[in-house]
Amino acid sequence: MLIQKLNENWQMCINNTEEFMPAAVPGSVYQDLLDNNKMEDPYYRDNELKALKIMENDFTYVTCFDVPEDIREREEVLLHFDGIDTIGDIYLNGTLLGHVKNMHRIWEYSVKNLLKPEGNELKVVLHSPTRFIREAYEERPLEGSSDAMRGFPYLRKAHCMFGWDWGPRLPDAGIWREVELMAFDTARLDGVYITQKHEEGRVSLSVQVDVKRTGVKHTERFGREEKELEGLSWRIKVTDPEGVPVFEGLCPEEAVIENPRLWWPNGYGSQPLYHVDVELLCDGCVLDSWSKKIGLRTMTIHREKDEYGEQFAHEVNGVRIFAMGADYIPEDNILPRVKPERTYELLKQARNAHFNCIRVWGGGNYPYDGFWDACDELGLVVWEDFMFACAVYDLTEEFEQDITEEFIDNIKRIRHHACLGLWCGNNEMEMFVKEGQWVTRPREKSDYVKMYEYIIPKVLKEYDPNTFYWPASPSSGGAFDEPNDENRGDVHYWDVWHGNKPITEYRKFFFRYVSEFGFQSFPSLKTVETFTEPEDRNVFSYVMEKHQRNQSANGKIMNYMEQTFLYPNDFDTTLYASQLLQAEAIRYGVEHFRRNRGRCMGTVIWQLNDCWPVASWASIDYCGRWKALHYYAKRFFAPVMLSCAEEGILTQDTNPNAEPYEVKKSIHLCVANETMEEQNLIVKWTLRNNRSEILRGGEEAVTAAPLSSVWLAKQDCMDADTYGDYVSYECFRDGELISGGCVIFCAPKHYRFVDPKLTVTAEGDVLTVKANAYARGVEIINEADDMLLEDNYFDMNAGERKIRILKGTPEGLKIRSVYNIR
Ligand code: BMA
Repeated sequence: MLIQKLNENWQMCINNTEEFMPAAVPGSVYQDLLDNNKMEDPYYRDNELKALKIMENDFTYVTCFDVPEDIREREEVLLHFDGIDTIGDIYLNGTLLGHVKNMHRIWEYSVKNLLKPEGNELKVVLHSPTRFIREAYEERPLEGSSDAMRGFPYLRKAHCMFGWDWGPRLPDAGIWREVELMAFDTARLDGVYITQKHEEGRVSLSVQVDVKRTGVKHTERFGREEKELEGLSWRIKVTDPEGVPVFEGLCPEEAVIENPRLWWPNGYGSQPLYHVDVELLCDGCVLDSWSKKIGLRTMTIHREKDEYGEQFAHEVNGVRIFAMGADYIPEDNILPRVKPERTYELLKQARNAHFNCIRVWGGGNYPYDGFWDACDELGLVVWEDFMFACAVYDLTEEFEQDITEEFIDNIKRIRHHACLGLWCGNNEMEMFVKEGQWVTRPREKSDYVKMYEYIIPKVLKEYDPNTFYWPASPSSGGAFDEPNDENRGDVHYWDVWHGNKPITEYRKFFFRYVSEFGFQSFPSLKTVETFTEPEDRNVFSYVMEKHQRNQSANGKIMNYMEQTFLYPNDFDTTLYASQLLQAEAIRYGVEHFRRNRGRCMGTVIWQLNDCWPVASWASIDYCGRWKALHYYAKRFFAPVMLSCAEEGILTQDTNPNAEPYEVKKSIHLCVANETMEEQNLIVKWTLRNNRSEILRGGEEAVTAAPLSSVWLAKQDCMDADTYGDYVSYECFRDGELISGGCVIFCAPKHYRFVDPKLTVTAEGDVLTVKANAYARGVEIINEADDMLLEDNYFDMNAGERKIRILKGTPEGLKIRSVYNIR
């Protein structure tokens, strides 16, 4: 197989302007206009509105290329697009090759007869996505989330490009993935599928090799229908993670790997990856090859009826893990900006905060290979939605054909990855369609069942029968059977936040696997500065509300603020306090779920990242800054985590003017051990006053079995001053502090904080923080707010703490705590 990349010499114009400009492929209209200074930053203030108008146009991309003889001589030459966004006509040397309108698909055309040695012209005319969905909707309404532009379900294009409750309306267009010529004789590989059999001390790989011969449409299959293919054979070579060959064979029934090194999710072991090279041969010559990394592991979802309902847990190599992670959305609304280094960096931050899983949400796109490689390497189990979210679709024959091809393209590309945890039909549709949301015709309901419970399973049976399939998120298994049942399957829990319930509500539930729950905050000031002018810096300003896509949610943040903190009197303090609010809320939930390991087996936080600078549920903002939540996550997802289920005002009656009643005060400590080793720990706790003076305390040796959570005895704290004392708790292993925190018995706004007189000094890459009194939510940033610390937004007793700087320089250090929220 010969490949000629066609990434060079592209020009682009907005149709009817005749003004061509240099363009990038892979790329997009917005990125090209920005690169040519023809457009303002669409993320700045409300420039989005101007940028959206541009998408009413059509665009032409064109390039010229020569084709060397060795390519033209092959029996077959294909023009191959890995992705076009989205509605396009493709012309080669003036001949229309086809019309496309699905960004999630691969497009290929047989072009041998059209190619010339020199001066070939490839032209792609892209049509306005906004006009398309508007006209389609006018003709026949099809409903979906009102956060996105009307008609979005009509187009197989990342839905959130038309807006979401965290995303701008910037639908963009472009040739967003690679374009190339593929030239070959006789046949090519059409996919390789590996099935692993795990036995004591060995793993056997059985391989199916799919082949397409030149000039033949259908695929022939080694290892399935056919044992042999006339004139063809294949060879496999497996190399271990150190590069040592461990198997080589010609059309083997099985490739056996002795003493296999298993792939584990982050936190349970390492992530060794084996290289598999498959070559397609004809008369001893290599026609085509497939070279990928795989991990040796078994992976499924364990479902078992139990006293509460039915367990739902990832099971890897026979071990049921507690999923700790977040939902992933497209990393940038301008897609060509998403590059492997950036994705790796983002996912590394997830791993560094002890994540072991990621859910790819169904309203974006199927992530590119860079994402999957990173998750393989970092040990992040991926929950992969098919790209359907919050809508109904028109299941015509043409649509069915189109999405089937979309599934096949993506399944074939992704299925070998070690990290692939499960396929999931869609986001939130079983639950909402059941309730009749978005449904205007009865057929839409039956089409729902057909799509997610018949068509997708049928495709998976053929192309990836080894990976677990789940019909929707949330679901209890399908057929509209209580999709959001708290006792079965996965759950999206939004009563805290969308339902305005207080954060203590989390403790009332014991979800089996919560795949979405979240809480918003503002990004940091430096990030806000990238899209505002000084006059915009008020949370209710026009620009701040343009960068808040969940209706009235800046007000919602302030409503939760009222329940928690004193009124923050300036903008920057408001941003900081909002991040603590978010972090506290999610901590409250996750710690509770981890305390109930076994019954609860997963917490996936909505959401990891942002696609532009915005107020949102993300734990890492668009500029890559860790919000308080991400630092909290590093603590509450720690493999061994000590937490405290306290009783205080917030767990009782929060009305300060209620009938006088005795506030129940107690602490109930719990160690969650998510490691595969027994943990021998020392747990200490102290009741202290607001100056951190110790009133009394306790200490206990705790043994925590692998993969378990252990409660310590509940301690009564009725003697504590409700508004002035607190409990500090710490967990030690071999003398080293590995987890800890503080609880108070009232809302922070009513707690009598004394000024901790915080100071921070730097020596090399170590910061020394000093406090004179109890300090809560201690934040340390530098002038540029570009430091990454070992820990931040933490509580501390009076005294000193050393913190390592992981990135950035300690210039212009600033420090504050909840005491400063006033
Ligand atoms: C769920 C998700 C997203 C949404 C988020 C926050 O509904 O599936 O659609 O952005 O919550 O509202």
